[in-house]
Amino acid sequence: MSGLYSMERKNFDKTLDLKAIKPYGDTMNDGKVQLSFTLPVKAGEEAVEAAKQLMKKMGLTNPQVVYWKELTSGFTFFVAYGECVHTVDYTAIKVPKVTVKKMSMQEIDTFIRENIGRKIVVIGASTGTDAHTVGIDAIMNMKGFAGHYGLERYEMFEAYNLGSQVPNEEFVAKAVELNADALLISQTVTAKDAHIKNMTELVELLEAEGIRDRVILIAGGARITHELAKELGYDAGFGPGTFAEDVASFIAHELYRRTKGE
Ligand code: B12
Repeated sequence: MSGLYSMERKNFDKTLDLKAIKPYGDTMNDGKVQLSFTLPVKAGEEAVEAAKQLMKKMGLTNPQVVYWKELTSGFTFFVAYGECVHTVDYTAIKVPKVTVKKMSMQEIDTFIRENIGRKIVVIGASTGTDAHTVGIDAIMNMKGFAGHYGLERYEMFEAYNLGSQVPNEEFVAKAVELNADALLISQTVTAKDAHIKNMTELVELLEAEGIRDRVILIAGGARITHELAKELGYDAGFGPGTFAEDVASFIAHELYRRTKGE
């Protein structure tokens, strides 16, 4: 048995071709994918067959539904596996991202003290109708997130967290009142492109107020990318896995670049 096992192991595909990568399940290039989805039909053999047919249309061979359950009358949820036939050329991928050197909290405070010479005023909020606060709190709150202190903990930041569901008009008024250097907005709800409308409205209000160029405008959230933020007229965008150091490093360098004209 062990002999057969080791023989089989030797025959496994071990080829890594970065020009044609596919999902890795148990072995290289097996293409194994797990997915879950809901179909608007009652549970049963027909529903399972429909799920399998759909998976084949998604480019998954050997589809297997391993779990299904009617969530509510007429809606069935599936957990399924399949093997992806498609590949991606990893070597051709270019993702726009913030490229600033990341510093620690202490290094950032020192950098600001030595190069800016005053505290940086930052205001943040989850704007529009968005009620999600955990993301902006992770970046701003004193206690921070996953062992990374938030901006309120930094000596050289004066940080104001306005909370959630802050209307853009109120946010801009606060930016003017506090003469803010950087504005941090968090957007979580992306259904019906709510974030795009809200982010665009904020840029328009800042332009109407004549302060767009005076502030560093940053957006963040689970579905925010640097590319999207730039497209919408922001200076930077940060997604999942961001810590205060990422955004603080960006703000410090960007303000230095603007004030020293570099
Ligand atoms: C907790 C939660 C809630 C809580 C929020 C409580 C609170 N005080 O925040 C409550 C129950 C109130 C809630 C309500 C709703 N929610 Co909700 N919620 C979630 C949940 C479970 C977790 C979100 C979260 O806290 N993530 C943890 C934080 C740390 O991650 P993060 O936000 O991505 O933040 C990180 C980065 O993105 C980045 N970041 C975030 N913001 C910023 C800002 C800046 C400036 C920077 C630099 C970085 C940055 O840094 C952070 C740390 O790394 C998600 C599902 C999920 N598992 O993600 C759904 C989810 C976000 N909610 C969802 C929905 C639909 C809603 C409701 C509309 C539901 C409803 N029908 O009523 C309402 C929204 C109401 C409203 N008006 O906004 C959907 C959003 C779908 C979409 N894409 O639009 C999700 C994805 C659930 C789902 N799968 O459907 N929700």
